[in-house]
Amino acid sequence: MCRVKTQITHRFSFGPWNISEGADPFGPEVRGAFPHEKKYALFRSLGFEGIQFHDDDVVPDIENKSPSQILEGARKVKTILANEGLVPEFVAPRLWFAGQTVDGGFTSNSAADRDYAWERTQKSIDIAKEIGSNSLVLWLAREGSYIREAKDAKLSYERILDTINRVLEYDDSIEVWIEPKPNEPTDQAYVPTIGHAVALSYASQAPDRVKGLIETAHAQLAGLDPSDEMAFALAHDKLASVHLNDQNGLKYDQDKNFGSSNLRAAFNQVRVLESAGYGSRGEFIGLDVKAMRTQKGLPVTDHLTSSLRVFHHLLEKVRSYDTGKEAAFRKARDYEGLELYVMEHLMGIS
Ligand code: GLO
Ligand code: MG
Repeated sequence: MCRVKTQITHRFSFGPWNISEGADPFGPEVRGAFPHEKKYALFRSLGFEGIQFHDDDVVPDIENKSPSQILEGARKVKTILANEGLVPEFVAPRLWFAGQTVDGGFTSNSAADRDYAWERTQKSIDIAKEIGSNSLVLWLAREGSYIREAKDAKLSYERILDTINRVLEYDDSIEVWIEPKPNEPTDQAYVPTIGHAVALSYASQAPDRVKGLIETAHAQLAGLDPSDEMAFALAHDKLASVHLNDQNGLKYDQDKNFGSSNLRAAFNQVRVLESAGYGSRGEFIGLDVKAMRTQKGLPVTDHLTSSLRVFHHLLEKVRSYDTGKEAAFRKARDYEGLELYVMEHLMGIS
């Protein structure tokens, strides 16, 4: 029997927010704004086919537009995408910016604010459908609390599940991709890990349409190993996408270049994805990386191409990794030997 595995041709994506002006909580923009509409033309030349969207990346000034203006705006973007040869990976409602989401959207104590969040979610689904994406990402930014007594946590979890079910009912083919993150901007978020997301999936009305998007840095902020988080989702066939990046210890969400702080952990993420055949159904390798504030230029894109390059180098390392040796070390329970082999392989010694 032929056991030669067909190699997956990977597709890559990022979001327009990944080309940014360098503002942080302590200082303003340090680079000029690169016009949003000019970003589309960059993707293919940088090696990316997919584009990740927030609702208002597709339709700017969404708050002041009528439903028909929103759809018209979405149609314009669909034409641009077709002309540039780009695929819209997902649309995410930006539920952390407006005054109505100061205390969260779906879990806000205010019924009016919860209504706002639901309206914005419906708009995002409409936009996704209009531009040709079937995926709604829920990064539950402010669905959490700053102090535990501020919200009823059990009720909040019920409200999140209720929202997921409403999305599934609103459109009978849309998929919900939950992007867990344990903190920031809240002190504690309600869906901190992929385990929480998978539980919500199984509890939902259509588990086949509720999946997860795992970001490296978010798993690390939860004190977890990103490759194990990915493995968990893959074991349940619930890994819809990834946001590869990196994080140097437990601090603010850094969105560093893939592999830049934890090369071995990055290798293991690529190894887990590759051995599960991730990408064979067209799933994207998404990046969510932030340029250093110190970087000059307009537009600044080296953080994207560097991360892509590191991914490709690590893919080579995964493909040349001797799984026979690994099996022998496992059989002998010689993990000291296995670890040295891994380290030397990564350093180009074996
Ligand atoms: C922030 C998140 C954010 C999401 C994006 C898509 O920590 O990683 O960048 O990925 O809003 O939902
Ligand atoms: Mg992300």
